[in-house]
Amino acid sequence: MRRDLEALAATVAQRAGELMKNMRANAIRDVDTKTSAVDVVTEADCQTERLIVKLLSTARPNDAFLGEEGGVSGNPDAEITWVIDPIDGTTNYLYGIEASCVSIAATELASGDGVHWLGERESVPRKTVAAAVFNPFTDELFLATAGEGATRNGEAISVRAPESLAQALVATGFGYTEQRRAEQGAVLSKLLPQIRDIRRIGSAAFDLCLLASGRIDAYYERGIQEWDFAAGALIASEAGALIIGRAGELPGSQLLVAAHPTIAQQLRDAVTENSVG
Ligand code: LIP
Repeated sequence: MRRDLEALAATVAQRAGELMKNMRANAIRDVDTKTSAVDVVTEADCQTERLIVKLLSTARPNDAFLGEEGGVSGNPDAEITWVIDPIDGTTNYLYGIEASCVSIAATELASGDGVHWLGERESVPRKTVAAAVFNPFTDELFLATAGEGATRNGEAISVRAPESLAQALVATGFGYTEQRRAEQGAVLSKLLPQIRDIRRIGSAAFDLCLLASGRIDAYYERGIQEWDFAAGALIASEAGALIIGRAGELPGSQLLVAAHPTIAQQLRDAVTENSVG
């Protein structure tokens, strides 16, 4: 069944990606904001999510859905909940930077193997069992099924092993509120001398897929939502990354660190020892 979920996610992500790409010229003329003046949402975000939910619910009417724009919908007793970010990297989408992705994750309540994570909205851990992240601007489709590896455009992918944290190219992101950004900037200023360099690409889903395909060495971020990371975290994990949170906590909205196992804990410790709260 899980391979079927991946295949469905792939088909829907590609349909949605083509829609958001084709809508861009008009969508960026009428932009709303959410949690702050720089947290933008476009009509393309909303229409793309509606298309994703329509296609998934037509194929699997007994499932549930959690989308960045539409919230919770579908069967409250569903075994599978689809966690959806219709455009991850909305600011990039607004500016025409080609790092915006459709992110679709088939998730279930966490049990047994796999990467268990905790979203901001739930007290019950979940895990992703199948995932698709599609960047229609670079035509890159990243897929994974739990326990069966990860691919980019049909080719198997794996994380690279950096010699050390000091040699690691690390991606991160920042929240939309002034206080959170000040905290994140303080953490980064102490981390930067300890690593090769930082990349702020602007899409957690794409960051995690770049990690999975060996184009960065690590990713961390605090304050991202489950729709930002649910798909990319499985893809990175299936490509060999270790996905962890603060010591003794599950990865998720509090903190998500993804890296080759040789540097993941060291990066997490470097980030948390400089963190506030
Ligand atoms: C984005 C994340 C990114 C984070 C941005 C933003 P959005 O998601 O993918 O990692 O740093 O602040 O939250 O808002 O473009 O869907």
